[in-house]
Amino acid sequence: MSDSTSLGSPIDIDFFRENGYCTLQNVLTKDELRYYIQLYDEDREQNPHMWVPFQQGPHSQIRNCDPLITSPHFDGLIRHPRILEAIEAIFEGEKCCLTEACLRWMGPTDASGNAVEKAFSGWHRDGGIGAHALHRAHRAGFLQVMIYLSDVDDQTSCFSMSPEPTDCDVHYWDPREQIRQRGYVHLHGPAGTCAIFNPKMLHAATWRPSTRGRKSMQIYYGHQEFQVGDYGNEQYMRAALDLAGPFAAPPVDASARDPEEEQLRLAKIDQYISRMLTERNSKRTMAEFTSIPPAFWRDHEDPEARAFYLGPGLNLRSKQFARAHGIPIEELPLGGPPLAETKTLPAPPKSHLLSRRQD
Ligand SMILES: O=C(O)CCC(=O)C(=O)O
Repeated sequence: MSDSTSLGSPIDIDFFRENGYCTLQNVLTKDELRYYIQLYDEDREQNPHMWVPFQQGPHSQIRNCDPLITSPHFDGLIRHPRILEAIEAIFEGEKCCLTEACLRWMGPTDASGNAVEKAFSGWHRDGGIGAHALHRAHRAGFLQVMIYLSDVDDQTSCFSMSPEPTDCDVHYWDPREQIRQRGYVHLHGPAGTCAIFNPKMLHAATWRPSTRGRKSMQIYYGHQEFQVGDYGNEQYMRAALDLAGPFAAPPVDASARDPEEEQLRLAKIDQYISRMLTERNSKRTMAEFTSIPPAFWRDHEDPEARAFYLGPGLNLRSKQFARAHGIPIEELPLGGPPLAETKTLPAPPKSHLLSRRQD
């Protein structure tokens, strides 16, 4: 592991404040990098059933969001001391937890073999538009770390961001306008390059025709102590939804709009916001992609590791897997979405089984 005392802080917090992202310095040693590239390669080779297509805009990747199941040693990268140091510097000392971890592969071309780069098509903000956690340090309810495990340059697909100061008052919710006003950066760098960013800022996977693919690991972190509002701010969501997305206002003056249609549109915005702020807040976990096995949240010998993986409560996926593997609901820790409330059909009708027996 890197000796963080002699390497200085991995993060330039002023740069982060001004841009909403920054690259992390001196995270992986050469040996660590070699190790995690090998772990990634072996995972992809040995577990093709876990690597599934993931569509983002017009771009597709394949990814394995269960690295803790297929290659549990990725724990070392997820909880790398230099990365946790950076996260908790942005969280101003508050403890973080895992919310999602994915291994991703962007192949050289799309399925048809054609180049598919399009200027704005893949730009998005994770966690819903307006998902700024205004009450948090740097407005970060969540953070994402992007780690390249292969060299990335202008001849490969890459990760791209449109910078935005973490405390800015002016927001361009229309992606095109944000890009026009604040531009964008492509993250290029050798294998081992790490960037940290607030996933509510505008970002994209930029796909380029290339003979080389891109290997990456993307890890999302949240706060161990969840707070209502970590998913976003109502006023921002309302302004954002009015401008862009499926409920955007028609491009005519408010007085010229059909009052009934306008009422319907505003009701849909209300419903969306209520879903984001009520249902998702009661879930507390950001995503349902990554299962966290009991080996981490229950049986890990280090209480800090257990707290990190448990976070404010397990996601539904982890609970469902735990139950399927013999851990009763009452033994599951509190917090997170309620498992007992998931809807299931009753057992199939018995006659089915009887009629086969008579054959
Ligand atoms: O893989 C990439 O470059 C983009 C990732 C992304 O957009 C996301 O994780 O939301």
